Amino acid sequence: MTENYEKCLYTYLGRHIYMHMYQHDAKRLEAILRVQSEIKKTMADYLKSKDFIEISPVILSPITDPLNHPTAPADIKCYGKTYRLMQSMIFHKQIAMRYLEKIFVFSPNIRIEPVNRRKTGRHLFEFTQLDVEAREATREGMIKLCETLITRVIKIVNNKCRDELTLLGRKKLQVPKKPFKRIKYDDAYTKYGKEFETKISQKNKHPIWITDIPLQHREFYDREDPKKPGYLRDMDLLYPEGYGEALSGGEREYQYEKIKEHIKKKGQRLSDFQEYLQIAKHGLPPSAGFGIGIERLTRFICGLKRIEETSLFPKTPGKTCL
Ligand code: ASN
Repeated sequence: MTENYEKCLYTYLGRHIYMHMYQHDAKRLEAILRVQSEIKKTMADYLKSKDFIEISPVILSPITDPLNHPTAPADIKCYGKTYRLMQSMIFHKQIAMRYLEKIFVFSPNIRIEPVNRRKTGRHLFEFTQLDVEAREATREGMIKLCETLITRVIKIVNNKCRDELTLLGRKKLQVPKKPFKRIKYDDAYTKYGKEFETKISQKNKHPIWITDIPLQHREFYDREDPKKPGYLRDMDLLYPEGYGEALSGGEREYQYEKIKEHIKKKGQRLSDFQEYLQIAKHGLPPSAGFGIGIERLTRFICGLKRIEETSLFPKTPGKTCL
């Protein structure tokens, strides 16, 4: 696998700066991108067959996902107002539910991750996620939908991309049996400790769900379980073979007062979400959904060491990229 970055000299406004460019192996890149294209097609075709409408991505907005880990703000001033590059379309998905029943979007996200994440092989500071949301849906319904999408992707890629997988040295992927295994967040923590995600992912041969994540470890927008205060009706999926987190999602908090209460509990400022709150005050429908990273899914399906291989112009945290 090609991992080396070559330094090339780049002249900019008379000053010399070094630019790092990812050096792909053309044959591998072509195979990987063919697989990625098949993955996206399979997911879009299935969602369309189930009446989901594809919407266009939003790139700039005064509201975006605050995330549960630190990222540097990617802000731009437009007409005197501060807009941020999209970290995830979660709020737009909820607002879309006022008009549409089922949506999906291939959404480019910018997350200026801490520099130490450049070594993980799983992080890019620009990536695309398939974001899905459905009105009146439940976590259970979304888990089933994800399981169907992932098993379909594996079946179809195994059939249609045999040559590509052989070239990449990926053995035929086993189609996981549904339903996938589940473990609750607290049980995972008790059994495996702080690094439970890595350990569970390394130890398993099939994808596995983490459910019931406590509010303090999650963003404010997922819905609290009415029967289990402090815990959310949400889920993360972990890939097997050590490939780590695949997706996150859940039922959404849609009641204005509850949303405000959660923002405060997380120690965040209501004023940072004022446009979202104004709309929530007028009513957000209950919904559930998830977002699955396309590059990570491609990495898992192709069996790649580093996520950079899944993108023609990968954005590695801390590197100067194209
Ligand atoms: N897109 C995810 C969701 O729908 C959120 C995220 O990416 N942080 O829950």
